[in-house]
Amino acid sequence: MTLRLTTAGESHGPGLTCILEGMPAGLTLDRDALNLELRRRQLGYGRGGRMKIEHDQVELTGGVRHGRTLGGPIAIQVVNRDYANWEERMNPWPVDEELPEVHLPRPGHADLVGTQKFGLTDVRDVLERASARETAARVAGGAAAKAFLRQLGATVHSHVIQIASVKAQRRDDLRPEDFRRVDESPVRCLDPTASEAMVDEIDRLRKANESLGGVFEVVAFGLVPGLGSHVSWESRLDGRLGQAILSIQAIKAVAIGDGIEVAGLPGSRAHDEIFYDSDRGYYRETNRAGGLEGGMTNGSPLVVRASMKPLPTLTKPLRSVDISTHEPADALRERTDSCTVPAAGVVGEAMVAFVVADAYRHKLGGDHIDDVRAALAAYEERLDWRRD
Ligand code: EPS
Repeated sequence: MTLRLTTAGESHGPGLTCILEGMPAGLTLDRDALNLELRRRQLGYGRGGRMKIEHDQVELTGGVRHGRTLGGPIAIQVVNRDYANWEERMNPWPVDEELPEVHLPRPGHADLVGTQKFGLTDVRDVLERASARETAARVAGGAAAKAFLRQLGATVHSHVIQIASVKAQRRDDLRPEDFRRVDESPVRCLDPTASEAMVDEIDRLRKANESLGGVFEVVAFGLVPGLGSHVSWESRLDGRLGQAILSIQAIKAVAIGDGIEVAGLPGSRAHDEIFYDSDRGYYRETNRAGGLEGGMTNGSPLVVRASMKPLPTLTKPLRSVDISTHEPADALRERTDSCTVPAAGVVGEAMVAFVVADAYRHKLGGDHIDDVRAALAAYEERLDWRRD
């Protein structure tokens, strides 16, 4: 059984759709829990005016009856409230009025190459789909994946560990309960001192017409050992996570655990020694591997870090070229966010939840959630695996 997530929709079009296919029947979906994930994605210091317009909410239009999945594709819709202001420009049907095209591609965005590849003359035909607004649909699907994982005793969290040059204090001892109040920080950072410095940095750079990137970390707890597989490149979980995380708009690098740091360490300090105790079973005292060995979960928390580049829409635009005249011109200047790393962390949670849920579907199969739970219990018993 494979889990598939597809999205459709443009940033200022009528709305976004997520189709999630491959979920078992009998899984309870809670409307408030799904909407909470969408609200979390809208958070974060450094967002622009658009987030004052949108109040993202899910609308289920397939695959669920009376709050329970039926086993068919689940269709989730999120309305774009801003469409009311774009009805002419983004109408799916022809409109009477002649509308001006956008001809000024932004460096770092899909704008130029998208128009070249698809044979388009209006940059808007590219940027509307390339926009990170699309991640609202992914988060809606990821929320359903999280509901599935909760049934299997797993949770997925995130926090921001760097914005521009400001870094949070490193934490290697995180537990699920440490994330309870992370959304109370305006930048979703667990280190209060760094959190304040990050806010100041956003203010300082925003005043200088800059945008800011950063790093977020996703941590998943309670994953059974053996998700993913060493036997083929496609089923290695690190590879699947890398693809999913790098597909998030503006993410340029991904690391599993200390994947970047260990390159510079001697082997004796790069791995996690194995211990056994009759109460705990196998365990490690460190987690440099970020919970993955040989492309499989090893029972330690799964740790994925992602680096985001500064957003390419700048209030003081970079140099570009007008694609209708080929004359030099400043890039498109649009309303934008100055920093979306806190929101990107929530999107990262959704993508990790999706990849891990897919790995559970492969491993355990099952048409009803009770089948999945029974298969997991049997597997855990065979492993003699105990949750911390
Ligand atoms: C985005 C530009 C901004 C963001 C948008 C992504 O939108 P607008 O052009 O309407 O001001 O707010 O993100 C969202 C709408 C969202 O929900 O995350 C872009 O160019 O990628």
